[in-house]
Amino acid sequence: MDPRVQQFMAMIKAKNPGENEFHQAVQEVTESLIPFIDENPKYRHAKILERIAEPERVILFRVPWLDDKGEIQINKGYRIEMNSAIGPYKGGLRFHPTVNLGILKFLAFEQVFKNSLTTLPMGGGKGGSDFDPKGKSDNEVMRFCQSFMCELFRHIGPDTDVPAGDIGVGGREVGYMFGMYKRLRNEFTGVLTGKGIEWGGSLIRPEATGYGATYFAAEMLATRGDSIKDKIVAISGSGNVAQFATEKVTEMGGKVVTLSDSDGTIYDPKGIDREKLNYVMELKNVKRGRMKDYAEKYGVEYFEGKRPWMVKCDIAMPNATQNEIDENDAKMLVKNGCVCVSEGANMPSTPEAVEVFLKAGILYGPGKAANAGGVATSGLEMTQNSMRLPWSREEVDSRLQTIMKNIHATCVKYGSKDNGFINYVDGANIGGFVKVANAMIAQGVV
Ligand code: NDP
Ligand code: 2IT
Repeated sequence: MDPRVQQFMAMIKAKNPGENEFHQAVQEVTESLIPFIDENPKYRHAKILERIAEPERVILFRVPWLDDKGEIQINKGYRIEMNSAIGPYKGGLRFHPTVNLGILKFLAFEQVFKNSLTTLPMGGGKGGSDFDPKGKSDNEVMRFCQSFMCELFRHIGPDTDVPAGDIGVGGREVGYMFGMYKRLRNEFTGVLTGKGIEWGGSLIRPEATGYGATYFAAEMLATRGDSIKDKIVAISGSGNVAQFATEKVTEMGGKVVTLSDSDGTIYDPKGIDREKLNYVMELKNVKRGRMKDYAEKYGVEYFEGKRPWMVKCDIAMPNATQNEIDENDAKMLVKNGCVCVSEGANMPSTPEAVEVFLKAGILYGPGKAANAGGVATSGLEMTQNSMRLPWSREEVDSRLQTIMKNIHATCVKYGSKDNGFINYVDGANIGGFVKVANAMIAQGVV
C-alpha cells in the first residue's frame, strides 16, 4: 500500500474506531485520489481529504414505538449529514437490523461522490434505523415510521436535507414518513423523494436505480463494441433495484437467470420473463414472501444460503447489499466468463474482489457510478416538486439515460489509463471528487 494511504487510513481508523465499512469506503477513494492530489496540490493545502471524510453533522436519536401487542419497542435512529458543498444533503434511509453508525457513514460518504457524478446539485447524506420491517404488520411499520419522523423532521427540509428509500424503505415507508412530516410542519413540500405518484412522486423513480445500472452496463459494453442483447445476467437481491434491473435487462434482450434474498438464490436457466417477474413483484412487494417460493412455483433450482456468483454468466449485477462478492466469488465469475459487473448495490464487492476484476481487465462499474440513476431521478423529483409540474415517463427516462451517459463519460475522462483500459473506480472517485472539492475551496473553511 502507498505509505500516504497507509498514514491517512491510520488517522481515519483512530478517529473512527470499529467502523469497518466506513474505513473500506474511505480507503478505496483515497487510493484513487492520492495520485490525483499529487498533481493538484491545492486540494492537499485545503485539507480536502481530511475534511471530506468527516461528516458535517451526525444525528442520533431514540425511536420508541408500540407493537401490536401493546409492548414498547425501542430502536436507534440516525441521519448522517455528510457534505453540503454542492447542494442540500441527499440520500436514502435504510431500515435493517444490521444498521449501525459505520455502515451509514460508509453509505453517506459514497453518496457525496455519487451525487456529484449525477451532475445535479445535491450534497450527500444517509440515515436509517436498526428496525427490522420483516415480519412486522403494516400498522407496526406505520407506527415506527411516524415515531422516526417525530424526531427526524426537525433536521430535514426541502432545501436542507432530503431523504429517500434504501434497503427496507420503499413507497410504503416513504408514505408514512411523509404523512407525519406534513402534519408536524403543516407544509406540503418535496422533503422526501420516492413519493407516490399521486402526491408529488416522479414517474420512473421506482425503476430508476435498476434501469440506470442496466444503462451503465450497456455504456460499458459499448466501449468494447458489445451490448446486453443475448447476454446471460446473474442478479442478486429481489428488492427494488433487482426487480427493475431484471425488467430493463430483459427489455434490452438479455436473459436474467438468478435472483436472491438473504435466505438463498434461485437459478432459472430459461430466464425470468415478464410473467415470472410479475410474480416476484407480487411476492416481494405485496406478500413480502421469500424467493424459495419462486423455486417451488416454477420448479427451478434453489441454493439455500448461497449467493448467485457460482452460476455461469456474462454480466453480474450485485443488487442486494455491501460486501456480497468476495475474492472467491470474483474469481469464480471471471473464470466462468463474466465480462462485465455493474453494481446496483452500494459497495457490494470487497476490495479483494475489486482487485480480481481490475486485474482480469473486465468491465467493472462501481456502485457510486453504476447505481447513481436512483438518486439522480430523486434529483429530478426535487426539480419537478420545485416547479410544481410533473414530467412524463418519457421525459424522465430520457433525462435518466442522458445522466447515465454523462456519468460514464466522466469515468472515461478521469479513469482512462495509457494502455486504453478504463478504470471506472478511479474514474468515479476522481470525477465525483473534483466538483465537491472545488466547491469546498470556494466556500472557505466552513
Ligand atoms: P430492498 O429492501 O428493496 O431489497 C433488498 C434486497 O437485498 C432484498 O432482496 C434483500 O433480501 C436483499 N438483502 C438485503 N440485505 C441483505 C443481506 N445482508 N444479505 C443478503 N441479502 C440481503 O432494497 P433496494 O433494492 O432498494 O437496495 C438494494 C441495494 O441497492 C442496497 O445496497 C442499496 O443501498 C442499493 N441502492 C438502492 C437504491 C434505491 O434507489 N433503492 C439506490 C442506489 C443503491 P431480504 O428480502 O431477505 O432482506
Ligand atoms: O444509495 C442511494 O443512492 C439511494 N438509496 C437513493 C438515494 C436517494 O436519495 O434517492
